[in-house]
Amino acid sequence: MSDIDVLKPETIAKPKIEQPRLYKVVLLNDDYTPREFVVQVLKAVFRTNEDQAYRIMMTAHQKGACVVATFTRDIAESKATEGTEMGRQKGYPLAFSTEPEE
Ligand code: NFA
Repeated sequence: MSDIDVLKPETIAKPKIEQPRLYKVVLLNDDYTPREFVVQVLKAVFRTNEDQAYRIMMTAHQKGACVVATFTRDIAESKATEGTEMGRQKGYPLAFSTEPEE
């Protein structure tokens, strides 16, 4: 192969940047976890402010579920586990699930 060949368009690799798939963390409603505790968990795990946490909690309360935020898979799963575990430690059935976007 001559030196000039490496400069031909078909020999130059296109940089293929794949964006990682994002996963939604979903807050699920239940009949037992106190509203104020849900707000505390949302602030602690997802770093929301009080107002954002209250709106997310009330949306889940009224509609059955609410998307909290999206993350790469590992972060989404660890945050869902952390939030669910905080409820478990208090004896509440609080639950977060994850699902891929799109
Ligand atoms: N439904 C719960 C209550 O009335 C509050 C709640 C909201 C629980 C969102 C879980 C998720 N105490």
